Amino acid sequence: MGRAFVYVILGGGVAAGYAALEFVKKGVSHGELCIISEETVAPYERPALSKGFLLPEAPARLPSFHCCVGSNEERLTPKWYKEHGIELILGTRVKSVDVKRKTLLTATGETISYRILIVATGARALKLEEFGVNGSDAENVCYLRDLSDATRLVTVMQSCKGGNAVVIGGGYIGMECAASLVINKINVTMVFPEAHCMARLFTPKIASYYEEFYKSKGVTFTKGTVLTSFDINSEGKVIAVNLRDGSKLPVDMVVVGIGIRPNTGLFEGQLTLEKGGIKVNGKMQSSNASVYAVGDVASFPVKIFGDTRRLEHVDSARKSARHAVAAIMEPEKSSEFDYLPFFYSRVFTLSWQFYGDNVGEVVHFGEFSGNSFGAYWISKGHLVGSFLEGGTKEEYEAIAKATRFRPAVEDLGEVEKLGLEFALAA
Ligand code: FAD
Ligand code: NAD
Ligand code: ISD
Repeated sequence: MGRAFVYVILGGGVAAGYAALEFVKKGVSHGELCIISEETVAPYERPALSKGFLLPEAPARLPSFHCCVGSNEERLTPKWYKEHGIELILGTRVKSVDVKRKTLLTATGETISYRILIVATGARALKLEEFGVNGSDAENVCYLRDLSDATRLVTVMQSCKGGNAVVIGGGYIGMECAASLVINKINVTMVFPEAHCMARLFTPKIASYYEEFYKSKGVTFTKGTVLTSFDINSEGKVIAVNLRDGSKLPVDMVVVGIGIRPNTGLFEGQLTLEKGGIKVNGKMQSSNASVYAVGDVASFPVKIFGDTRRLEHVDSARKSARHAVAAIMEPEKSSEFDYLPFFYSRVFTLSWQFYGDNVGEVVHFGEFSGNSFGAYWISKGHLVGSFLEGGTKEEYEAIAKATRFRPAVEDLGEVEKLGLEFALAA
């Protein structure tokens, strides 16, 4: 017989940390809750890994960025979990789950049973091998998903000062790591297949602003092509990157950020999946009433847009986790999750926020030659999405509020003229 808990959180990332805090706020009793995580440290704010953790001077290190400092709340150190009677089962991979029997089997052979399970397994980084390129295990090829990846990235970066890095991928990891590499005095070339960076979100005009800024910091862009192979020396180090366009880039290190795959494998054939994630209702409850899913692994109803989405961002992980726990602990009080998608990034001295959906027609506003500008997305006559670079706290709050309110828009030219005033007045 193994251990038994009332509540088990499977996964020890951002969502797990915020769920634990919510459990305590809602009065969970000592011994009722455990968190099982493959990682060897208590839940932490993953966004720090591509920003503060990579700084050459005074880098962020644990315990400073344990959850929930990212929301200006209590910092949950291992001592905090102990004091609140929450069992942290770290360095432990769950290798199978039986949702009918309500049991989990760990890689160490222990069976753990639960009454309610919260799945917070997040996602894994896609490997180059999944795109037909070998070499992910080379000494100087880095991915970035967890603390051990970040620690390795720092070591590789420190051995490459003044050298050349190729960053594969023009998404969040690519953009944030490229900036961090430059700050560490490494020459960066970014390689990605799209026509511009952050293709999932940015318009060409927005992307052009960031690309020009990166170029001013010495970054080179090689767009519209992909990596086909590495040249690897006898010591197992990549010395050059070969691209489909025929070019060869000599390198000292490579960083790969080519997307993620949600960790749903334990539940295939047991729970309903949708859009790559575990399908949940407005209480974050899956097709099995005893199993909830939160964070990157959950596909949940986005009420404001009337569809189901799986989001890969920290705000959604934090809020979906809190919502699930509230629904579990106070079912009579709990309403349907009503989430406004929110994404952000910080690179160099730049900082942007986006709320809502990037569909429909786009109106850009502000000074693209200066340091504050933005865009609105208008669909079916209503504002559905807002982007702002270089805003103040009040301005970001205004675009969030306006997007949530979804005001009618009749004249796109008028919105363009009003710019930020449009959101401030909505
Ligand atoms: P995770 O935080 O990934 O946690 C999943 C946990 O589950 C991990 O601890 C993992 O080890 C564990 N696990 C998985 N499978 C098992 C298993 N079988 N057994 C045991 N444990 C298991 N988002 C933003 O909005 N803004 C940002 O600036 C930002 N920066 C980021 C920077 C980096 C480097 C990364 C990687 C992501 C960033 N994100 C950012 C995304 C954000 O961090 C994620 O959306 C968030 O971490 C998702 O939380 P989660 O708890 O669902 O998953
Ligand atoms: P992403 O989806 O943001 O970007 C993936 C990028 O990979 C694409 O933009 C594309 O340029 C590139 N790509 C795809 N296939 C390729 C190929 N064969 N060769 C070369 N490039 C290819 O994913 P990511 O940047 O890897 O980020 C991973 C996860 O981390 C995401 O969930 C992201 O949301 C999260 N994250 C978020 C933030 C933030 O919100 N600020 C920061 C860091 C990471
Ligand atoms: O860079 C970040 C970020 O965006 C977070 O949420 O780090 C975390 C915490 O702020 C860490 O302090």
